[in-house]
Amino acid sequence: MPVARRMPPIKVEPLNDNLSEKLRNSCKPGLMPMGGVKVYPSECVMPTEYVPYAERLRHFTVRPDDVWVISYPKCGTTWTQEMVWLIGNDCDFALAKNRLLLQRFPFLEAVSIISQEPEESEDDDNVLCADTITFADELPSPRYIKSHLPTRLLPQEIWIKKPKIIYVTRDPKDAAVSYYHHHRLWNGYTGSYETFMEGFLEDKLVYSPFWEHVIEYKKLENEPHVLINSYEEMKQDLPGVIRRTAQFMGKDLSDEQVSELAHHLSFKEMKVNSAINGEEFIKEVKEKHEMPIEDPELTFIRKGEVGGWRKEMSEKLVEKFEQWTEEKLSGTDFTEKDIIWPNKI
Ligand code: PPS
Repeated sequence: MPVARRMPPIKVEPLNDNLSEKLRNSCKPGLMPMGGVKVYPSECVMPTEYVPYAERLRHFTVRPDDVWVISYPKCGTTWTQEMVWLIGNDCDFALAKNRLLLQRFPFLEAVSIISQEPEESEDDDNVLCADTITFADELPSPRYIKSHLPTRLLPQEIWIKKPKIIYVTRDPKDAAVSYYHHHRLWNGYTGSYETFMEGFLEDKLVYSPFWEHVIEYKKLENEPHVLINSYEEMKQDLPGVIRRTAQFMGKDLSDEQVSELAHHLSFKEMKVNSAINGEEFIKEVKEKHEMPIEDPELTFIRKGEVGGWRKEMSEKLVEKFEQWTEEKLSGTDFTEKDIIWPNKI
């Protein structure tokens, strides 16, 4: 990865194509914005709201003892964050349940992807509405930080200070379905499912392109400070992923701790864990924006399945995803199977 002085300055180009416009017009104002610009280097799509924060993010001060969890959205970030935080904090389940994950493990660039100005608030629960960059900057060490930024838009010091990075990825078909429901909630997306999927495949959604995001991190897999996990492996063998992650973090967990942690991280437990599931915030959003309160898909910890796309995608759409994956991965050193099912456990 290039060091700071070699990084070219950030440039942005407006996304003026019809599909991006259609996606933007299908969302409710006052919620999360859709893609508005393509950012270079990286070609990552971000909302226009990101632009004033881009350089601040790149110059964020990194500490060697930070622990970062990074992903393309909907790939198991929250699941990984809770696992990593508990491994790093000697399985302090009581503290984990008493303090919002957002506070323990802030989402660095959140302030740059929401439409409202950050609020000055004494209310520590309100991290999502605060200036999350300042919030993360002021946290005592060791910090736990979440980001969805691609390698080239991360704070440049990350490649010099080399804190631990745990990247998590997922079958893009499941990530896309999850991202669709996420948009219905957080962006108030009322457009069609087909248009959304076209947006995913045409790299028009915030943090896209998907495969380039994954490949750039995958290339760093041999760096000792980078660990790559997959959602599918976590579903298949959570204790195995916990052990591997603990070893990477230099932590020794007893068999009992591993099994307690696997229980705490189970879908059933996470779904009802109010420190994680965002239930208060979601209730407010639904009420304010007149969304159906009881819609089971409008939740954060939603289905938690591998292969859920089978029920939500037509054969034709699956074919499109397969062809898209083949094109994106051709000429790289990776296959989809290597990435999603690396079989390292
Ligand atoms: S975000 O918004 O990008 O941070 O979302 P992210 O946390 O990456 O992904 C959300 C999806 O992860 C699922 N999830 C889980 N699956 C299995 N077990 C557990 N414990 C778990 N916790 C979260 C969550 O349900 C979302 O996936 P979908 O497919 O929508 O259910």
